[in-house]
Amino acid sequence: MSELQTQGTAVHRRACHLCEAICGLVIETRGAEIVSIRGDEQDPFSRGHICPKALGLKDIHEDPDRLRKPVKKVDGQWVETSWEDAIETACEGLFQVQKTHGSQAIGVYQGNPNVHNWGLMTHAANFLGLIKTKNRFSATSVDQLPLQLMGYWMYGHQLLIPIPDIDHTDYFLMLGANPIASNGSLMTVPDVAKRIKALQARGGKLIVIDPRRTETADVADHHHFIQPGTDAAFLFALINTIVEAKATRLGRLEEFTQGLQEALDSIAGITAEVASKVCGISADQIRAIALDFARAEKAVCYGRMGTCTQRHGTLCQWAMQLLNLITGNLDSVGGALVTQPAVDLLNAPGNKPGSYGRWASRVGQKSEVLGEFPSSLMAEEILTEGEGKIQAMVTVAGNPVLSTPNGQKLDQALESLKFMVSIDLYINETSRHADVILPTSGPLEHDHYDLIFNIFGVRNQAKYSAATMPRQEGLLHDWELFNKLAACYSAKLGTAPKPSFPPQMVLDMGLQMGPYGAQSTVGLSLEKLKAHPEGIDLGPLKPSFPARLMNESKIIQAAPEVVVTAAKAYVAELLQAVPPMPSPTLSLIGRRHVRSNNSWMHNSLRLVKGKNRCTLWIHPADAQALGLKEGDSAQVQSRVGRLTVPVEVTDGIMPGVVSLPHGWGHARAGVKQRVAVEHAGVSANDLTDDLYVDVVSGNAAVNGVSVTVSKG
Ligand SMILES: Nc1nc2c(c(=O)[nH]1)N[C@H]1C(S)=C(S)[C@@H](COP(=O)(O)OP(=O)(O)OC[C@H]3O[C@@H](n4cnc5c(=O)[nH]c(N)nc54)[C@H](O)[C@@H]3O)O[C@H]1N2
Ligand SMILES: Nc1nc2c(c(=O)[nH]1)N[C@H]1C(S)=C(S)[C@@H](COP(=O)(O)OP(=O)(O)OC[C@H]3O[C@@H](n4cnc5c(=O)[nH]c(N)nc54)[C@H](O)[C@@H]3O)O[C@H]1N2
Ligand code: SF4
Ligand SMILES: [Mo]
Repeated sequence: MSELQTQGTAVHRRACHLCEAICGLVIETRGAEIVSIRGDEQDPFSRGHICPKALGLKDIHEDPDRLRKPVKKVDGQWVETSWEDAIETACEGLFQVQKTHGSQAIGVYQGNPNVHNWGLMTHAANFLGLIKTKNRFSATSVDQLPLQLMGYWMYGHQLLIPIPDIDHTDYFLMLGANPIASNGSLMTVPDVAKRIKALQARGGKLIVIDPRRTETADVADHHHFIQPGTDAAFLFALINTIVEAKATRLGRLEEFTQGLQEALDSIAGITAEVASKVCGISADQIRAIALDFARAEKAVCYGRMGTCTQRHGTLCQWAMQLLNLITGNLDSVGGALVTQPAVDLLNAPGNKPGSYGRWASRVGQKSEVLGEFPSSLMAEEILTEGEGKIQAMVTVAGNPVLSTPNGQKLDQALESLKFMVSIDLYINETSRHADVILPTSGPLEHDHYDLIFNIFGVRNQAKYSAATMPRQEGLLHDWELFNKLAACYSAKLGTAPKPSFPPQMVLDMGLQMGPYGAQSTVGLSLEKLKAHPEGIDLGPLKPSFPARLMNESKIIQAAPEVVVTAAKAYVAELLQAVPPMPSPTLSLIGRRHVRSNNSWMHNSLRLVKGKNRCTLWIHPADAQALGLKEGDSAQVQSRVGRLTVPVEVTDGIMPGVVSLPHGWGHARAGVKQRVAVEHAGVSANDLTDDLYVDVVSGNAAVNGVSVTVSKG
């Protein structure tokens, strides 16, 4: 298990799996004790970077509140039970619902850690695939769904997403992302602060567009406030300015791009003046940004959560691709490039390039997207009577009560289910509704290879992490649990479970067959990775289009039909727009903090202690108008809910906008996490609205929600 053993202490190297940055860690242990966790200077990718959450790994490992045995509810009380009984109970409960009401009566939600835990990546489908339900939901549709759709529609695969080449660009235009706090998203970039400094040291510029002056805005060359939900208008104006100035240069992309004129025609008329009226950035500034972008030798436009989880998320992602494309920065060094990961999931057997509209949801007739339905639909599919109603749920490593819009409604919906199974480390706001909870081994107790986030790295790299700590007695790894569930459920269905291979074997095969594998001079294999626990650098991103395009035509599709239709509708709306009146409502957005991780890890005292971070940020002018002072309680109300929260008055937020972090609100009855309950906070998703979604994809628009605020 360890590489170095000295006087009872052992030193282990591993990748942190908690966020997308996959930082290299050096963990020192003595027996069963974790002595220290620090950044690995020898990791060629993260170069010693870590954040405070890495120490939270020790807390998760030792947490007395973490489940270490399966539990089931008996007369409303949790009782520990054997694995055999727990698996049988889970499968029998689901099977009865499937037998009586059909397979659509079972819903599945897969949360964010599914993509951070390779055992779940490789094995969850063995079991979940047996439940032949279309009612699949995941964190994707409260997150990056529009970006994946763009990969699918424009380049032929939902994972073929161009990544900003931060190490070589001269002009980085960043919208709705805060990598200094989030450590990067769909841009796996460990030490991002260092890379931004290097960009500036070589004369480059970082421009941040965000309704909040974020930690990233603080280190940027320029920051512009933008009215939430209006980035598409701003981006259309940038594109139109560049076209009008005849400053486009497609270069070699011209030969294999289709539909560009149609795309440009669909957004015509959105000038800097038109956009300025809605987005709040002056027309002169919009024009200056457009021309600076077009004239920079190497420029890249990138946008994350703020531009995905809003009303026009898909239009934003599309416009950013177009902007990079028309300025010659797509598939270009210093622009946006796709990766060449060591395990090429995009070409793996059985992978799914994408889909849209193959079927519709039962209640609202909403479109299927990438094999799922948007998570905003989950509650109504459970609550609305009729054939095909969801009667049972399986949640895997997720906490949708705190993470998806209108959490209160989902909370009620889950309580009304006939049966529910949760696979989770904790009894949290979601799993408390389950009939049986199946816990799995903690993060340090199993090995790891990042199958997903290496696809989004700012460099190509590979790293295998052996287990750091022995598995705690009686626990199964996620992949083992899924195999057992698959065996049990198959038996009930009267089918044979599919053959399954351990993750290590799948990885070794993937590495050897991959682009740096047996056929290449690098000769990557699991054995080779094991010999380099600090990780192996596989070089910078390189231009690879059209060869790497994954659609049949090998042509970039600049004008996906659904998107062009939506663009035209938005353009018509913008051209008609009367100048905004002073609005009686404020616009609610989210916020991430480096010491917090979505809806969990709040049971780590070292991460949550200190100043309360679950506060409502409000601009001094709005605070004054509402009679609110720093530290006052405010009542915040939206269409779906109301809550009370302390305010922080700061000019770090745009006038007319308020910000509340998500993932808090642990005071709900029955949550078994003592520290988290004590530092409960409130849930932003008790305010976000399940009907407020991205027009094209149905992605949750958790940013830009209309709220009223009053002293309370
Ligand atoms: N308002 C608002 N809402 C948001 C967001 C926002 O910005 N604003 N962000 C959205 C985003 S981007 C995301 S990704 C979602 C995330 O929301 P979710 O999908 O709900 O994911 P998490 O909050 O990370 O919940 C993680 C759960 O998985 C469990 N877990 C952790 N590791 C493991 C493991 O290895 N195995 C198992 N079995 N369980 C594990 C934890 O105990 C925890 O209960 O929230 C979304 N919701
Ligand atoms: N510390 C920490 N790190 C994390 C996470 C965490 O919870 N904590 N979560 C991880 C996950 S799951 C994800 S998906 C990533 C997210 O990574 P990021 O997207 O980099 O992080 P966010 O803080 O959500 O940044 C979104 C920004 O969008 C802004 N914004 C809101 N609405 C709008 C809008 O309409 N337009 C524009 N231009 N901006 C807007 C917000 O003010 C915010 O600064 O972070 C990951 N890393
Ligand atoms: S930045 Fe992310 S990957 Fe790096 S140590 Fe922090 S949580 Fe772990
Ligand atoms: Mo996310």
